[in-house]
Amino acid sequence: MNKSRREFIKLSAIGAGGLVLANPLLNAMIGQVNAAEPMDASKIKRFPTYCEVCFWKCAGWVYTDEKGEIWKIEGNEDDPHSNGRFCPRGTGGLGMYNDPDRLKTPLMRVEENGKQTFKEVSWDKAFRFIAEKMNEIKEESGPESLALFKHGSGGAHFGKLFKAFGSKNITAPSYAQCRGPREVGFNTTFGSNINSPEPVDLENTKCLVLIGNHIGENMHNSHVQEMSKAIDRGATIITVDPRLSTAASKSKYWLPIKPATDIALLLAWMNVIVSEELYDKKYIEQYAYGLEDLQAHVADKTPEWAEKITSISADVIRQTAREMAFHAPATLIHPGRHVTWYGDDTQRLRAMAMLNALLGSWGRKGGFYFPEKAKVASYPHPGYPPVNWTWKDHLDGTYALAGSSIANVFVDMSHPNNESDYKIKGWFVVGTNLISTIPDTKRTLEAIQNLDLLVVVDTMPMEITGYADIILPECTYLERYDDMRVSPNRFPNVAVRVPAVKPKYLSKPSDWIVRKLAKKLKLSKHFNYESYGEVIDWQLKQMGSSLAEMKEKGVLKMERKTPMFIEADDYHEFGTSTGMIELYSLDLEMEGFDPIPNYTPHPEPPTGYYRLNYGRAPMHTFGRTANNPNLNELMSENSLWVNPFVAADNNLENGQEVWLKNQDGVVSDFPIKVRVTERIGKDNVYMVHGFGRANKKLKRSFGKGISDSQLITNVMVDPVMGGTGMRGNFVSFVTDKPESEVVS
Ligand SMILES: Nc1nc2c(c(=O)[nH]1)N[C@H]1C(S)=C(S)[C@@H](COP(=O)(O)OP(=O)(O)OC[C@H]3O[C@@H](n4cnc5c(=O)[nH]c(N)nc54)[C@H](O)[C@@H]3O)O[C@H]1N2
Ligand SMILES: Nc1nc2c(c(=O)[nH]1)N[C@H]1C(S)=C(S)[C@@H](COP(=O)(O)OP(=O)(O)OC[C@H]3O[C@@H](n4cnc5c(=O)[nH]c(N)nc54)[C@H](O)[C@@H]3O)O[C@H]1N2
Ligand code: SF4
Ligand SMILES: [Mo]
Repeated sequence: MNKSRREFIKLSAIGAGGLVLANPLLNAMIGQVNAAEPMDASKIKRFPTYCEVCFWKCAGWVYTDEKGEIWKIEGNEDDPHSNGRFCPRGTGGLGMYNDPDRLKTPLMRVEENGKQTFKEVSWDKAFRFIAEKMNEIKEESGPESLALFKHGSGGAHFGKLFKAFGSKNITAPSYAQCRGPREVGFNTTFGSNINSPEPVDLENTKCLVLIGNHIGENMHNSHVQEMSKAIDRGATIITVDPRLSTAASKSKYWLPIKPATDIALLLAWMNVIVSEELYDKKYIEQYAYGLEDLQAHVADKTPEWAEKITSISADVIRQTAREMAFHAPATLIHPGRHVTWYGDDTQRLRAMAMLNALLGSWGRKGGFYFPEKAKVASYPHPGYPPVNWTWKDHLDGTYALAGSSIANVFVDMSHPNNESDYKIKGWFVVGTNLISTIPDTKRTLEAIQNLDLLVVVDTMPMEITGYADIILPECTYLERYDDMRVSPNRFPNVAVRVPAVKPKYLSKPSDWIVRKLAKKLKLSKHFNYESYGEVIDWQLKQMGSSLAEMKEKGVLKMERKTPMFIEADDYHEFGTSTGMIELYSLDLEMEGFDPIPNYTPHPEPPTGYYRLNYGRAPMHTFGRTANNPNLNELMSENSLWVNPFVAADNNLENGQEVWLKNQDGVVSDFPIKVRVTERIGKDNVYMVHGFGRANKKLKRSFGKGISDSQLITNVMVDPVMGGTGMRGNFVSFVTDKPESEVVS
């Protein structure tokens, strides 16, 4: 195939239409499956699962009716992620299964009459094609030249295939586009990562500080439940956000900060706590390294200094600092999750970690607990072959503190401009829509055009599938086994997922896809089982349980082995180089970065432009749910939050449609409706991420609202760990329909 001509194809499959079920009755059923009670209650069955609509992975039950069709999904009472309740997205997960726009068969890019299109092919043909291409790449430049981008459960199966094939170039956007800076910021301070779920003791906190963390819109189930209980208990909530988020509206203090200035606020808070000697003296003396350096560093970072930068009054800065200290150590500066904002993110997260340290909240009730994770044995398989190089060789020491692979670096390694010896030639993309996930789409597309192979494994026709050479339809989580959920928590636990129904159409689970492809690659010895249920059963038996038992329970809880908190007068060794909490970071210093964070100003929007701000809506997860019949009904497009003064300055009315143009001249493909509201400041506009879908095959969501990703062309890379800061983009309003047509 001529790779310079990898055009976006809108999945208008040609040929054997017989493979696709086109039953109008099925279409008419959409959204009604959940409606009625089953006629014969004695025939109801339930199957354990954990939800895949987001990465909180709540465990629950899928109920089927007398016809064996899914009736409803509910939370599992014994699950610490859900406490028996699902969020609206989890309940609506059924829509993922029912969506008539789902991918139905393997599809291969072909050229017909001079035009590229996708043709339905059998699984066998798809595997033959992929195996041949993989072997070609392996012969030409080694197996390491194949990279896996993954997000979600299916990716784990492909990870094993990659390792068996000889590549450890495996990455996920949930690090360098999401939580990476927080892991490095906290690790360089406490010697521990945060991970998921965050080990925050919301159950006992007396003061919760949210810095651009919008729990309530960010719908992480158990934490939303715990935060609402904290509000009912009268805990103090301090929210720092340029927007009156749902959390801000429930807070005692809302600090409508000027965007990109949080580090100044954090330094001023530390100034108050240190200069007024409000810090936890015993804890700091026992565990912390570098207090004197910090004292000297923040001495001139007064609330008056910060007021000028952040636009938060010095009085409020002092008052909130004192309130935090009053409740300490049950004061929790929440680490947030999507923290790739301005490129100095690791340093902002360091400042947040250090503030927690001063308040003594790490390892303390009402602050952070020490989580424990179940140990699950690996299913026996032969050893993996050694690899000659990984992404780390390409970086040659840059981003040395990154604790995981950096998805955008994989794009660099695949780009035609990559002059290093380490080149990536083929991608598997499993459960991640890279076009709207990694910023600077143009660059991602240039990398894609330079590939010899692009395999996309997805459930839906998304933007990324349009660029694939071959698309493999995975069945939804309701139709498959997957690895057990093994997340660290207050107590170790595992949750299982078993299929409640058979895969629809010709879709298949990842474990099946991997096993069949492994056979073509002569790697079957690594996948020595007939069904993934066998693997889980074997693993559970090593833990004294079984799949049969777990089909009844869904979640298995185990005893803790170590204390959940630092006990009074305990000796505690931290995982840093000094073994102490590092207020002064030796690791950062050694890598040539500020050992104590500094505030540096960021560019301001030019006249007529506003900073592009984005976030979550409770009923959607990124772009993955925009087309979901149940959730689309709850919210079918995003809107643009605009301050009344900004609206007046630009002659905008509530409900008016506008296009947006960014600082680099990129104009949005689609329009968005203006929502004039005082809940946002004058220097930024806000939208929910995940809309403005550009694949026409998404019948419900195509062209509804705007994609923030399209307008994020200025990427501020974090020099410490390579994360992609995305909030340094500015937009202006375009009120007349732009000339350009949607190209993708
Ligand atoms: N502009 C912008 N970019 C962002 C963000 C943002 O807010 N704005 N957020 C960032 C963050 S925090 C994160 S974590 C990442 C998330 O990035 P992604 O995980 O890439 O998010 P989605 O866009 O939802 O893409 C998920 C893809 O998986 C597919 N999918 C869903 N279920 C399954 C399944 O069971 N199997 C398979 N094989 N595929 C499935 C969906 O159809 C979709 O194509 O994006 C980051 N990028
Ligand atoms: N419903 C739902 N819930 C989700 C997800 C989802 O897609 N849907 N995705 C999940 C994932 S993977 C992640 S990572 C999390 C992300 O959720 P969060 O970790 O909460 O992170 P963000 O999306 O960055 O937070 C957005 C908030 O930051 C504010 N903000 C913008 N700029 C600034 C600034 O300069 N300073 C301050 N202080 N605030 C600022 C915005 O106004 C907005 O309220 O959500 C998770 N939960
Ligand atoms: S928080 Fe909601 S969408 Fe996420 S896993 Fe739990 S139920 Fe599913
Ligand atoms: Mo994320």
